[in-house]
Amino acid sequence: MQKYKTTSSDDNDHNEGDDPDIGIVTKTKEKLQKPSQYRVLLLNDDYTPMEFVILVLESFFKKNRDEATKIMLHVHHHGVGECGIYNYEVAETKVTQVMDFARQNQHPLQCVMEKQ
Ligand code: TYC
Repeated sequence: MQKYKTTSSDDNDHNEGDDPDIGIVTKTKEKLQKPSQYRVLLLNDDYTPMEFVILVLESFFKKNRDEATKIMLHVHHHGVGECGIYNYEVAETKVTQVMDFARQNQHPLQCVMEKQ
């Protein structure tokens, strides 16, 4: 086994011989984790106007009118529907923007995020 001079401290430096600077070089494989993805969901209620939900989907989720109408009607009929999938920071920002906008306009619309 070849010995190498090393200065790093994370090489399991079990020294051999007298020279404290000579150790065995070991490679540590670091697995890179993909950032988790989060679904942003709209919940149905009986009071928020359909037109307001369409406006939310156009304004905050970049949907065109047809896509927005389809998602809004899905939520209206099934109780919950997906607006988009984002990393944690973006998903949290969207939820906050929608909840603030709904509250400013005195609608009970609820927007939540869930880890995929
Ligand atoms: N159910 C509402 C109504 O009949 C419309 C609505 C759709 C509300 C989707 C919220 O996320 C929602 N006016």
